[in-house]
Amino acid sequence: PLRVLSGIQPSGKLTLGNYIGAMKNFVALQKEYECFFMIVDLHAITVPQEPAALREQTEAVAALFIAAGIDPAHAAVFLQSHVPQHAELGWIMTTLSYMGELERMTQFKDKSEGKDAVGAGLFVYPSLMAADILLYQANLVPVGDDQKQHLELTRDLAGRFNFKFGDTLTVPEPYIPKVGARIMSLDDASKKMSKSNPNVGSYIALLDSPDDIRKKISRAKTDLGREIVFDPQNKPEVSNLMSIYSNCSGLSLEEVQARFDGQGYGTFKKELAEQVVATLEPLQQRYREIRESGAIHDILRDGAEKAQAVAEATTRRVKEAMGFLLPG
Ligand code: AQP
Repeated sequence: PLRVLSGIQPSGKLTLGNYIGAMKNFVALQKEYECFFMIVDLHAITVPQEPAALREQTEAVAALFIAAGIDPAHAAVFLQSHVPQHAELGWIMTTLSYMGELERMTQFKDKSEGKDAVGAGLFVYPSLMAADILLYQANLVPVGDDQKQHLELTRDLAGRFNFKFGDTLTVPEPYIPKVGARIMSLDDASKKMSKSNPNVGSYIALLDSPDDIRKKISRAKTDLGREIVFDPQNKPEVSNLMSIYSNCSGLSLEEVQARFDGQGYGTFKKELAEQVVATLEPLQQRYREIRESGAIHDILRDGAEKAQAVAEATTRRVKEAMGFLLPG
């Protein structure tokens, strides 16, 4: 069967952007494909993390995966740091990457902008991400729009490896949602919604209380005028809210537009808040049950075991092809 791999960083509280852009598709793909979904803790440390917070956030992301509907019987759910081949192939991919191509990565430019001390890990992050994907010979990678450029690099690195050392690595394809691939910040639709944004009002966390969700949506920025029309160019703020509505309700953008024809922002935002609350409440309920059950540790151990078997086989082939003398 075709393989799917994706990951999410435990670098903060997961947002509605992470859910709509990535996790929803994880759940949709798990029945049809052999899936590997990981919590990429080695990526999270490319920016400073407080140890207690990292530990808590990691467990929270794992529980959210399950709460969102990922079934550990269908998909391997595991931590990147539990499978040491990520770091190993990550190093190999770093040696195949060019400074120039890494310098062109917009996420690196955004995250390093204005900082005097920029960690080298932030710079080589895309090479590690390439290794994450190539280790599993993944065919499809469900991600949001912001990861498109990193995926393009992954494809280049796989091609470069195969050209130099013979056909070894599968060249993966991105799998990006049609609506909601880039959910924007509630306070500024020119920036994507991001869990590491210091302004908590800019994002909806998956574990926000219903009242917080209502408050955040009622304060979300809107555009001039009062019509609810999908027009990202001229009405970016309202268009973003409409994408969220469409995703939570299952209505198409046209249906959302028709539903709010002639109504103002106030009515729309109230209904939007209720759609988001209704989407997240059952997920939050399952999340609490999973955290209380203590089942996460077993799930992660089983997931890592499945992942490790595949990761070891690929690493061995890669090292052999490159001329590493393998242990006898
Ligand atoms: N705003 C978004 N809209 C749609 N998809 C999104 N994703 C992230 N933000 C949005 C998708 O979520 C997955 C996990 O992302 P990540 O944790 O690897 O890191 P990221 O892409 O850098 O996401 P964040 O939330 O902005 O994290 P921080 O703030 O730590 O950098 C990816 O598939 C991503 O596309």
